[in-house]
Amino acid sequence: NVTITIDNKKIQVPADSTVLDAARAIGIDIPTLCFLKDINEVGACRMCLVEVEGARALQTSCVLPVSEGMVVKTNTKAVREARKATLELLLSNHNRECLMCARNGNCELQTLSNEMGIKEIPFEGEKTESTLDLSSHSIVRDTSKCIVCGRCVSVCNNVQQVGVLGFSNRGFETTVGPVFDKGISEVACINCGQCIAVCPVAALREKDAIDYVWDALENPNKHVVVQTAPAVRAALGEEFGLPMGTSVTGKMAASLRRLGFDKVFDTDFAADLTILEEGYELLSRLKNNGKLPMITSCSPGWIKFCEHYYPEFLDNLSTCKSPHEMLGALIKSYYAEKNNIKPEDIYVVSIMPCTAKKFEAKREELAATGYPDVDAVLTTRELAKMIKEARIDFNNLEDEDFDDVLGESTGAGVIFGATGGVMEAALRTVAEVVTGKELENIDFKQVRGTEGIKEAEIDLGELKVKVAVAHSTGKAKELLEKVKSGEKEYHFIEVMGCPGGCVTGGGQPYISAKDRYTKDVMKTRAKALYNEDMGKAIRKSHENPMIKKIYDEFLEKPNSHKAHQLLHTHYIK
Ligand code: HC1
Repeated sequence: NVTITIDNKKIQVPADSTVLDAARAIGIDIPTLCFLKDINEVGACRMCLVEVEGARALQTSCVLPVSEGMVVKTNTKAVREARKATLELLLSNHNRECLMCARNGNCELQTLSNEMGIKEIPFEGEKTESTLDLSSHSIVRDTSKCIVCGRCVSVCNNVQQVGVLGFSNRGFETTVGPVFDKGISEVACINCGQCIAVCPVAALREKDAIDYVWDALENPNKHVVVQTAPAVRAALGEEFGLPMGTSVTGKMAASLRRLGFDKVFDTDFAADLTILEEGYELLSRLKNNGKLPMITSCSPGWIKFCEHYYPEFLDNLSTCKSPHEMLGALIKSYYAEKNNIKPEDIYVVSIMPCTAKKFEAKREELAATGYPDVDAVLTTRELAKMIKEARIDFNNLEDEDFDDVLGESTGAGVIFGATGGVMEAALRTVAEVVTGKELENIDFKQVRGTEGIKEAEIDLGELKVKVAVAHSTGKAKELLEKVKSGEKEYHFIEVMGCPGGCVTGGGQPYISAKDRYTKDVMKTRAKALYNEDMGKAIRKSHENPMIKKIYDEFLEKPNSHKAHQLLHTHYIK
């Protein structure tokens, strides 16, 4: 430990702290913009300036290590003026149409301007030429709002190891984006939206589909069916001021009915179905010398990463479509037939924590009935906007259930939304199918938690299954390299494209850098899902009575010809 003094308060802090850490530890909140804990610690924006006794100039506290006897002042006239000048300069080159902005109300730049009492922009002048890139189905890039903080560049390069975002030009002309200012759809972007999640402003945002959904809801000739991903229920409440980790499943179903959807189904049902399809696929690969390790295929960011960067592993991917695509295909076949509705008259909306699902839904191969399996994808944030626009009093809604058959799910389906959840759900089923015995303990804690790569060996009697779980494409890369070199061998791997899995997907409610500093978002949201799992009467996918029903009535058995037609796909090299 070292002893330092901040604003006349003497404190002891760990020797590896920064001045920013030390100040925050005693409740002094130095403002930041480019700083993002563990991701972007570069001291570029100079918002966190402080005075240090004996230093000639003001210092950037987010990268300044503490030292014994240091005396720091965070609130002097010089500090306030320097921070303000920096902010004013940023604002002078910023598109300030805040009232019409997608981030109105949760923009970190807006908040800071308010907190710092900005009253005017004294350096009104030239603006950097800007680009509005609408080429991607998932991500909009609008450089008129970019403040060049570099958070997106760090997350894309270092965490996801995709590396399609970078800095171009110098000084005032600096911009952030793909090389040569190419469109996002023209480079090997995986659409994960982690750049959006860390952007403090609306320079990166999702491609909004709200108006298409309003139009469908208004159209008397459309039967509009909605489904909700596992992770949405663990975060939607944050948009309405509920504490992080509050599960809002019942209110979410109720709000969707108030919005006018004709049927409210649950992607969790299809998660259970995926476990049957994927579980039997794994067993068949194990028995028939099929390609191993088999790798999960529900995360479209990960799929695109594999297609671009590891095509040699495409045959390892499970052929299962992702659950919401499976459900879309079933809605337009099984449900359509049962209810005598033409598939072309059905409009399927998926509420997803994910921006890559928007791209996925547009893939031509995902149209089992000749019509897209899913017509529109809304992020959790977009759903919240619709609920607010409809002026629904979300927090006071009575809980409601999903609609029958395609809304029935087990605890195994719910945990899909957290890293390790798909693996655990699969093990619950595969273990019982292989051994023919009921598991004594269905909590596979070895694959839970937020460690980047998790491994386990599961004893299934004669069969010992080696499994691994990776979350973020950066960690997937690390794992695949080990498999490639022969250093590691597995039978089954779960990969989720986003760090933390879907609970912290690119379409989830924004968490400011300040909140990320103090809260364990992945863990807190995941806990909501594990609690929901614990509270379910049925916690294994193969015991879901509606899954049994759909095989009996329609699909025959897992991996049947019909199941393949509707629920499986192929990948593009
Ligand atoms: Fe996911 Fe999935 S778990 S991919 O993370 O397999 O997005 O939540 O919906 O489809 O079920 C996301 C979440 C989601 C699919 C399921």
